[in-house]
Amino acid sequence: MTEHQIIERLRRIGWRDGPLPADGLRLARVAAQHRAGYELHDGEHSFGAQPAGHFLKRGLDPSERPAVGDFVEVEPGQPPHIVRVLPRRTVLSRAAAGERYERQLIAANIDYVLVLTGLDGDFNPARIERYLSLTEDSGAQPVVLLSKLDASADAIGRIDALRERLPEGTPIHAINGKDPASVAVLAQYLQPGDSAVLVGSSGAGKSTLTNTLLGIDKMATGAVRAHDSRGRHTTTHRALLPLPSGGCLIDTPGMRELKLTGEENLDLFADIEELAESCRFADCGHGSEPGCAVQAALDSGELAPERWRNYLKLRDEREEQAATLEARLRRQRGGRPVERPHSPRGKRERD
Ligand SMILES: Nc1nc2c(ncn2[C@@H]2O[C@H](COP(=O)(O)OP(=O)(O)OP(=O)(O)O)[C@@H](O)[C@H]2O)c(=O)[nH]1
Ligand SMILES: [Mg+2]
Ligand SMILES: [Zn+2]
Repeated sequence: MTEHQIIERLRRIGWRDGPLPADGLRLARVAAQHRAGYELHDGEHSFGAQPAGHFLKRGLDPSERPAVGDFVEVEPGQPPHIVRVLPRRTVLSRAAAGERYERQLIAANIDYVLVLTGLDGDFNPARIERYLSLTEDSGAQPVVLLSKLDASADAIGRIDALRERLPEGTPIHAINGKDPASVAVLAQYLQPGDSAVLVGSSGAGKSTLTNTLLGIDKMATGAVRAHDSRGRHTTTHRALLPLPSGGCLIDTPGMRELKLTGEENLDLFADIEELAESCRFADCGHGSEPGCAVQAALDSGELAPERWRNYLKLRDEREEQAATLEARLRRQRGGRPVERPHSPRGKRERD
């Protein structure tokens, strides 16, 4: 096979450019990860592979192991072995649930994060903001997708409310995930060389949309509970799929918990942070302080109370996670944990 043919083939799995591996090694992309090993795709076929021994060493940062979406170098054999993970272009991750700070990789080398929410009982703007905050740290562009347009009584009202709430310029598309004509608008994110990951709660319709884009019912889908529109965690593994449009799509299981990593910017709430900067006191608690710009905006209706509450929640979570992350990094460097400087108690007037 000529180099041109190899590159044409690799483009089908989202390869952009870069040096090809040395003779004797193959380039492939991680399509799925199972208990028993990895499933890779080379643009033409999928095949099983095992990680080389150095990936299994104890104490290795889990984020250094191959993950779905990674481009990897493979040594042929029975079975083939992944010997190297190529540097990642972008990474979508979250913090693992639980006490210990750990980053969990959701997908690597993706261009778009498709945040999918149903327009039925699943609809929850605060959750969409949480997803959008997580994508800020990824390097990928977020796109908000609202499914079940065909099955919602108040679709227009919900879409309008969301447009009003999210920063201007955030792409939002309302779709019927079962209808190819309705999802055609997503072609702009799924061109050859593009990679997108679908995220959203169980039952939102990620696998349904994946099947429509694929043109075949490859992924299993499951009905949602009637009383609260929640799914039953039908998809259990992330799966990367080359699409007929030439792009690549990663379907994921619905996530129960979505903790921030501590490295988000919360650009989504830049207007609120700016507002808070104009309070009379530099350390205004935005309660009953005189000259509080936030209270004034809440009173005038310019700032919606739910959006303000969600901002506070995400901000506090980010701070807490950032502190845990910092402490962990310090421990890794072998230094003793240092107390965080506390802010002065008294109110300071701005100068
Ligand atoms: N009417 C309608 N039903 C949809 C749409 N999208 C998904 N559904 C239905 O919603 C249910 C859940 O869809 P799935 O595709 O299994 O949801 P999922 O997001 O993959 O869920 P998990 O795999 O559990 O995370 C199924 O019964 C789908 O038929 C849509 O746009 N319109
Ligand atoms: Mg699914
Ligand atoms: Zn204030």
